[in-house]
Amino acid sequence: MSTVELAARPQWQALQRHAAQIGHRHLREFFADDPKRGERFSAEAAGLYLDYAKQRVDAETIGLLDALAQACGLPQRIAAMFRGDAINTSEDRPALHVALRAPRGEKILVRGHDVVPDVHAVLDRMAAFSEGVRGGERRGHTGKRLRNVISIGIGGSDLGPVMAYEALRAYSDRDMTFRFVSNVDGTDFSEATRDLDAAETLFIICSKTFTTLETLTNAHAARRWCLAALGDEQAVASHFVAVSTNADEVAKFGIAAENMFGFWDWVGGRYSMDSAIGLSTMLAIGTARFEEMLAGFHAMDEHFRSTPLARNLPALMGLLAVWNSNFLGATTVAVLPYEQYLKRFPAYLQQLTMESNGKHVTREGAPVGYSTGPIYWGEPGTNGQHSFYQLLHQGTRLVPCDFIGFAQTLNPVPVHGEGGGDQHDLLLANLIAQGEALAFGKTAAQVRAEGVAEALVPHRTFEGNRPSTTILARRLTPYALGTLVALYEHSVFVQGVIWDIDSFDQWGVELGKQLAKATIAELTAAEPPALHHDGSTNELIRRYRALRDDATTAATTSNRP
Ligand code: G6Q
Repeated sequence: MSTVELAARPQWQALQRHAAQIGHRHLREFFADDPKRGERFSAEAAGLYLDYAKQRVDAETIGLLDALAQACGLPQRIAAMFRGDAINTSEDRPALHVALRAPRGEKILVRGHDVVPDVHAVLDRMAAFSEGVRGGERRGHTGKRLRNVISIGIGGSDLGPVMAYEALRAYSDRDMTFRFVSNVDGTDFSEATRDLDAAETLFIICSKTFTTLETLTNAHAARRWCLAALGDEQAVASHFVAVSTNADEVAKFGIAAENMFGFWDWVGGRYSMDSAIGLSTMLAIGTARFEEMLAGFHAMDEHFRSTPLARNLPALMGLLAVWNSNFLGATTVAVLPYEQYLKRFPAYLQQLTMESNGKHVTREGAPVGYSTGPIYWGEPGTNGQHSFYQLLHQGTRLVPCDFIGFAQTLNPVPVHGEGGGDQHDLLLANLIAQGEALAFGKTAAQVRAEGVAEALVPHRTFEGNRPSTTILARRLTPYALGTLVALYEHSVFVQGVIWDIDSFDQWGVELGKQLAKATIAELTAAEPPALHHDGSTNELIRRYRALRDDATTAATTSNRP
């Protein structure tokens, strides 16, 4: 299907006409028309309640989106993904993250080979290793217990593990320290290691390719740091493990096969937090809880695979994202978890969504004639309320919001004095009130009725009609985290199917990996090299070299000339 065909589809055009009719209708009217709207425009699965009643849609919108999804072959594409077809067309491979959480005994064939036993063989090795470290049987080179875990990786080999560790910190072994090093900026490595005892530190080198510049550079720094303290090459075997698909490069680095945990080319980096890339998560929370997380992922997979689109959470979320971007003109989505433990969730989602759907051509390579992946961003509530929410409420842009909250806190803190209750009630009151305020706003008449001076009325008026979705669950558990991540993974896929793009490649990331390699030689050459870039790039290279080598600035911590 080409671009022209998507825009030419009768279902797409029907949505355009529909948007022209209802696009400017106010949420106040939608709610006034239908007292049962809250129940009608909500769905529930695997412990997640999805309220999309505050989206600017009516029953006809959902019907038309469903029709578009059918016309784009969404049910068939879902089946193809679960079957292990090579749906990542530009790299000619399956995108089979669902196999990572398939229970033992299920059968998923990739090129005729059942991958489920392979997945469980790796999980079993991870479990044996993790329990060995956590239980103190597997120790460091000097016999000390391994209390510190540093996971080195970047992008998909980092953002998921960091997010999961932060999200599940309440379940982690508090006698252990977990840190993550991703940036090639030496500060990242130095700050992560400065107060640690190498004899108690385990490094996990996470890299699918084991050729990524940042990760390999940091891995070598870790090796030197470890050997400088322990003084024996043999220490590498007790202090380094690798997670990769590239056994040859892992061996070249000096990590033996028994200390390598594998995964497969059909696992995309940003879809890998539940593969061996999640070894740090398992070390932190233990095998049983890691399995609970996988069960959560799997529950959402099954829901996605088997539920009609109109009640299917990932399908609804994906189709609403298409509606907001392509028919209401929104260019971003704010992700607002009212849960401190999810503080890295927006950063994780940025990669998942934008690396997947930031594409400009269809699967066949034709330019798209419509906007694709919106910009995802966000911060935990309530903090954001004291900063960027101003723009959400009164700015000129339409920013659909995803609110995420849990009914039970993992850290009850009673509120002192009047009203009582728990701080968690305050947190959730804010979440609920924000969605309401965004939707309904405050009219000039309401502002006047409060006795506000006429000159201030425009400033204090809120037009409302700003759409949001709220995801509510009982409690943040490993299982709930699995359901939430799978919800977004599949919602991204749904969007990609409608836009007819390959959500599983990342050629833009590959470009970055090549560019720096060419420039580094010019920065490190002993003599100033002949430069053949554009005038700006040439000058930046010259300036960098001059400033770096300027002894007067190097000698002072001040940035003054
Ligand atoms: C993810 C991307 C990218 C990748 C990193 C690290 O989907 O492909 O973010 O994860 O570039 O790659 P390696 O795991 O190969 O080091």
